[in-house]
Amino acid sequence: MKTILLTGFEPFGGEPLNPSWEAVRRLDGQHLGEQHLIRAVRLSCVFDLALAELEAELTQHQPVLVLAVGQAGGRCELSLERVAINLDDARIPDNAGAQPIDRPIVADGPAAYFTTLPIKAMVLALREAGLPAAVSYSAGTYVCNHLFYGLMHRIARDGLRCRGGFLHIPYLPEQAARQPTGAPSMSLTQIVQGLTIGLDAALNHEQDLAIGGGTTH
Ligand code: PCA
Repeated sequence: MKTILLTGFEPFGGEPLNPSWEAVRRLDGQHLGEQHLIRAVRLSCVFDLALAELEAELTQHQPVLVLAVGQAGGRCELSLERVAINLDDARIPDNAGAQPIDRPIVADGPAAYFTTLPIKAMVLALREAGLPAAVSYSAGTYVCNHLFYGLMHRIARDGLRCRGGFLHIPYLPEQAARQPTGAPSMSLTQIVQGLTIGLDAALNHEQDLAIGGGTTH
C-alpha cells in the first residue's frame, strides 16, 4: 500500500476551526483505488513547528504524494498553488506569537519551487465535477507558503520519490457568516469531494496537461 499524505492546519487568526483540518481528517484511513491509503495529519499554525511536524511524517510514512491544505479566507474557489517562494512575511502573528518579517525560509535556498502535482489536470477534473477551482500563482507569505516551500525543498534536496503540492480552500459557510462584510465560502461536503477528485486526477496524470491556467493580472 502506498501512502498519500494530506495535511491540514489547526485554527488560527481567532477562528474556532480550520476547514483544512476539518476536510482532510474525513479522509484519514480511506483508500484511493487499490494501491493508495490516505493518512491525514493536523499541523500547528506555527512557523517554527509546522515543517518539523511535516518532516516527521515524511520520514515515518514515506508518502508517494503529499497534498498540504490550508484555509484562505476570502478566496472563492479551490486554489491549486503553483509556486512556493523562499520568504516569510507574516501579516499577523502565528499561534506561538511569532511574526517573521522578510525572512528567508531556507538561507541560500532557491527563490522558489514549483509544485510537482499536475495541477491543471486537477483543476480540470474539479471543474468538470462542478466545483469551482483554479490555479493560483501565490500561496502568500504566511505559514502555508512556509510549509509548501519546506515540503518542496525537502523533496528536492533529498531526492524523494514523492510529488508535492498545496491547496488553499475557502471558508466554510459558518465562517463566512461571521465576516462583517461577507465572504465567499464552500461547504465541507464539497471540499471533501474536491479533495478526492483532485487526488484521483493527480494519480491518473504523471504529467500535467498543457492547457491554459494562467492569469492576466
Ligand atoms: N492558512 C494560513 C496558515 C494556516 C492556514 O490554514 C495560510 O494561508 O498561510
